[in-house]
Amino acid sequence: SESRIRNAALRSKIMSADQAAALILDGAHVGMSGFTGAGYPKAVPAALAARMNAKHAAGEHFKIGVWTGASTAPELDGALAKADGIELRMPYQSDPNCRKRINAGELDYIDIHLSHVAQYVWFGFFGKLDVAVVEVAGIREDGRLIPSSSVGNNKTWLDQADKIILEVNRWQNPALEGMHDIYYGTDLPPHRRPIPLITAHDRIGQPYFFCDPDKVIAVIETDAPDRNTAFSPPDLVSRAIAGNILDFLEHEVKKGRLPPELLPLQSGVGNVANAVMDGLQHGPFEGLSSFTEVLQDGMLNLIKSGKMEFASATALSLSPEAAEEFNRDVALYRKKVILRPQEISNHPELIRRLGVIAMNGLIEADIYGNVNSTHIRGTSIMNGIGGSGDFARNAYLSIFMTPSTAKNGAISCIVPMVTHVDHTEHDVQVIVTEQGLADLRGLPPRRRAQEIIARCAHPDYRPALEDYFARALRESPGRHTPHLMNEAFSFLDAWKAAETRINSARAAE
Ligand code: 0RQ
Repeated sequence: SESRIRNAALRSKIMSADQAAALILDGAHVGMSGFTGAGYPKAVPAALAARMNAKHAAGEHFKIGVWTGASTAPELDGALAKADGIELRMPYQSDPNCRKRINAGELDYIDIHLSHVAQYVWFGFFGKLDVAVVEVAGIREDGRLIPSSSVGNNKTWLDQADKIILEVNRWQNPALEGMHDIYYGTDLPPHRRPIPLITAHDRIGQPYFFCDPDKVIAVIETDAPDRNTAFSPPDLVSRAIAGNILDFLEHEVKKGRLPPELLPLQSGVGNVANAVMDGLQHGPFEGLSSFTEVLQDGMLNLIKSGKMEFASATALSLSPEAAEEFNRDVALYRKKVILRPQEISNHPELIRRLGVIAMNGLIEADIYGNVNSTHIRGTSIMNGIGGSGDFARNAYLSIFMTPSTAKNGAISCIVPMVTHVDHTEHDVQVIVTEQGLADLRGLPPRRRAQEIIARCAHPDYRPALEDYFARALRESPGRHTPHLMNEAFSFLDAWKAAETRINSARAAE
């Protein structure tokens, strides 16, 4: 294990996670590694949660700010939220315990575009970063760090924090060394220059993080796997959504609006996104590439089969089987995958230049194409906007996909007016459900509404939406985006009743 920590000065700072956690003080802003269950610290957060519980039991205040790359794992977000030890969380989470506290008003959460986080911290918008807790795959003799399975905001945390705690995880494959591309050319305005990345596979930085050894206050050795969520095989609805997207892409190639190998793909996380990748596996496209945040199983399969030539991301988020396969065939994947800091993987300049095809999930879309990706009924957070906004606004093609209904059909995901807006109508070009695909490019509002209702809404809800739209056409004071303002959210009550019925029927079973 000592071979993973090849720098003598840093080797002398090895200690236990409990000892390291004791160096984090009440009120600290802590930047932690971690992106969609990959590369998060495995030991310090649990030790910290135990310390918080002890302090709270003694009647003392102990809460910290937790800044990350994106979502982490139960051992981090879950443990700290359960201990009621988080004052403020940003920029993205998907943990049930964390979500519960946020929606109870007990934990402040700021939901930020993932590409914005690093620069907001450089600008000083969030105040000082006190401590970085970063997992790495190893430490080189010269003190530079070998990143692990995600890069996220680690470069920024290491640069900006006063103190650094490193977790060196020997579960991470040593062959990760060389896969990363850490770009150090970002400056503050007004001194910014173009980022010299022209294709998804360009290398513009170095494989390692710089790290000031004097700032390192602790080094912890761990040996624990990433969280690794398993995927269910695509269901019928996901397959239908994927099929509609593939037909559309083929049509765009025929029309000459996309090259035969398409353009670099971005795909969100989740089972629908994975089903699209699975569809591409059996589809006609060759020579694919991706410029995305997260590399999931589906994308790995595309690389293995030779359909995808190259993938750029900021994190590997693989099921246990795929992680095993990745570790086995790492020699192949090393040549085909680059992991970058999230301010680069999600950079608007690069997404626009490369002409990315963005595909993201949604909670509800309205008849004019505004999209809610984050809130249930306007007031409760689900996860967060993540990178969806970085990609949607700047993409060559911005696609949003969803089943047409949620909660066993009790809720329509197509609504008169979204209860929260993450992506405005201006950033949404295509909406897809298992029912069909609405191509909104070049359409004015009333035509968009007709397309979305006719092609995307579930037949159970289509008549009500048609009726709403028809009456809005007649009665709305303004005819540009016709609405019945007093009625736009009235669907919610009916759906709430239906959902309550379904839930109590289930509980009775
Ligand atoms: O909840 O599991 O409790 O039943 O929302 O919905 O259908 O499983 O879909 O996993 O693709 O998630 C938008 C949340 C979709 C996701 C969202 C309920 C539904 C279920 C999940 P249950 P599905 P997905 C790159 C891009 C923002 C971040 C992003 C997301 C749960 O895609 O977080 O795009 N996006 N990042 O039942 C009530 C509705 C609902 C609803 C769905 N209308 N009303 N509940 N649900 N629609 C990745 C990163 O940035 C890291």
